[in-house]
Order: sequence, then C-alpha cells, then structure tokens
Amino acid sequence: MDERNPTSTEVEELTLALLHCRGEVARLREREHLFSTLVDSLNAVLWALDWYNHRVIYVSPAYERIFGRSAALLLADYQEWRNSIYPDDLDYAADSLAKVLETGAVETREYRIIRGDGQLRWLNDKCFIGREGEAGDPHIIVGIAEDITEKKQLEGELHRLATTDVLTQSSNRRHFFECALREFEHARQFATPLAFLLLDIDDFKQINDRYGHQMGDQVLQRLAQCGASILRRGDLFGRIGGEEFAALFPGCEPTLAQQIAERLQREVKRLGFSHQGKAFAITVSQGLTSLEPDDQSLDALFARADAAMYVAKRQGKNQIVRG
Ligand code: GH3
Ligand code: MG
Ligand code: MG
Repeated sequence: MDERNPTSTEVEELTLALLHCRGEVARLREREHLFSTLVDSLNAVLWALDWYNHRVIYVSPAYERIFGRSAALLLADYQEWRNSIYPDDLDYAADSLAKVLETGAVETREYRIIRGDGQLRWLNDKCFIGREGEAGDPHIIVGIAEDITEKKQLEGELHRLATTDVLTQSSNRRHFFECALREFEHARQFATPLAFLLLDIDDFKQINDRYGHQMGDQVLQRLAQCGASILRRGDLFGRIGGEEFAALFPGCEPTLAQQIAERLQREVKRLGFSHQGKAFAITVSQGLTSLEPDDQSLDALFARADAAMYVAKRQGKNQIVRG
C-alpha cells in the first residue's frame, strides 16, 4: 500500500476538485429552488407516471390544491387516480391516456374529477411521452393538468345566452330552427312522424295598448312557461318572433299533435292576468301540420303551418287550424 504523503500538486488538485463539487452542489441547490418556486406557483398539476408499473412517480404541489386529495396517497396507490375521476369520464380519461403511447402527445383531453370534498371540477390534462425505456419502449408519461372549471362554466353561460330568448328564457329563433332542422333530417332519414306547430297571441297589440308594455312582457313570459310545461321530453319550443312561438314534436303522430295543441289552447285560456284590479285572459291562434312524404325541407312544414295560422286568424282567431 502506498503510504507516502500526497505531493503538494495532488493536494492542490484535490482541493480544486472539492471546490468544484461544492460549486456544483450550490448551483444544483439554486436550480432546485428555482424549479420548486416555478412548480409551486403554477396553477396546474405536473405529473409523471410509470406506465408499465402503473405507478404515479411525481405530482407537483398543486395536486393537493386542485384535487383536494393527498399526494402521498396517490404516489402510494395508482387506484387513487382512478378514484378521483368522475365515473362517466373514466373510460375516456384512461383511453386518451393510453393513446399517448401511439401518438407521443395528447393535448386535447378534457374530463371531470371529483375533489376530496365531493366538488366536481373540469380538467384539461395534456400528456406526453417522457423518456425512452431501456428496450426502447416509452414507459414514463408526463403531463400537465389544468383546472378549467371556470372556463367551462363561462362557455356554458355563453352558449345559454346565444341560444335563449332573454325575456322568456325559451329557445330563440335561430336555435329553435337549428334544432328543428336536425329533427327534420332525422325524421326524413328514419321515416318517423314529426309535427310542427306555430302559435301567435291574438290581439297582443291591444294588451300592450291597454295594460302597458310591461304587462305585455309578463304575458309573453307566462305563455312561454305554459308552452314549456306541456312539452314532452324531446319536444322543441321556441320564441320565433315578437308574440309568435313554434313547437316541434318528434315522433308524434298527427292525432297526438292535435291533442297537444288542444291542451295548449285550453291551458293558455286558463292563464289569469290582472292589471290594476282588472282581470283579463288571452287566447292564441295555432297552425298545425305534420311531415308528409313529399316535404323536401323544413320550410315546407313551416309554410303550411304559417298558412294554417293565417286561416285561423281570418276565421276569427282563438282556434287551431290544420294545414
Ligand atoms: P293578431 O291577433 O292578428 O296576431 O294581432 P296582434 O295585435 O297580436 O299582432 P300585431 O302583429 O298587430 O302586433 C304584435 C305586437 O307585439 C306588436 C309589438 O309591439 C308587440 N311586441 C313584439 N315584441 C314584444 C315584446 O317583446 N314585448 C311586448 N310587450 N310587446 C311586443
Ligand atoms: Mg298576434
Ligand atoms: Mg304575430
């Protein structure tokens, strides 16, 4: 064994190496600090998953904030990830995650989770293949999950505003006809019955003139509620003009459509209004028609119902006419 004392050159080299190591440790510590500051301030969960061993190997601190669940539990048990996903979305979340193995990146995953406190939240969870395994197989998947609940709520609200009539909360004209067109095409394709109804309040202008515009607005609101209340599941109802409404009854034979229209006619008459102690009621005229084999477009039904309603008005209003 060499027991000689190190030469001064060797001591110098060792000292330099030691100083270099210290510098490296300090530099790594600084980077580690920077990295955790970045990850902590990010309002999204960074995660890494060992695909073949079904193990979550890393989640950033935002996990506990966003999921309201323990990160330690998730790291210990992969089942915890499955538990946190809204059951209806679990298949989608698992399938879209598996897809990353084929595509390398999946950037459009959106699904719901159930927080530890039971709250439902929407996530956008992008994932990527992290690094190559020894056999060349990808085995680490990394991802970034962002809470998009507020964005989803805003989208829902925008959709509601774009499709409903502000005064009556019924579908607006554009949305009603968009949905009606889909039902028309479906009925044509599968040769199923379809009924179309137009409804116009009688002498509505007089209501405004006698009782004021605000009362007129109330009449429109009550009429829309009444229309909505007699609809069956899958029926459409919308305000398509000032005091004009339309309804579409998919799968509805002409006799049933007639019965629905008659019921609506009775219910509207039963709506009671009062203005400065004076009670009044309203009536409506309806034009009703059903899909015929020659109808090439929704317009054909609309035109027939409109013509029928015109006849109802001319014959004295407060009645249903079939077209
Ligand atoms: P008819 O029996 O022939 O249908 O006569 P009508 O008076 O009901 O029909 P007309 O088309 O002459 O008048 C409709 C009135 O509806 C005119 C318009 O000022 C009023 N109107 C349209 N939109 C609204 C609304 O949002 N609120 C109120 N209060 N009135 C409205
Ligand atoms: Mg009218
Ligand atoms: Mg009108």
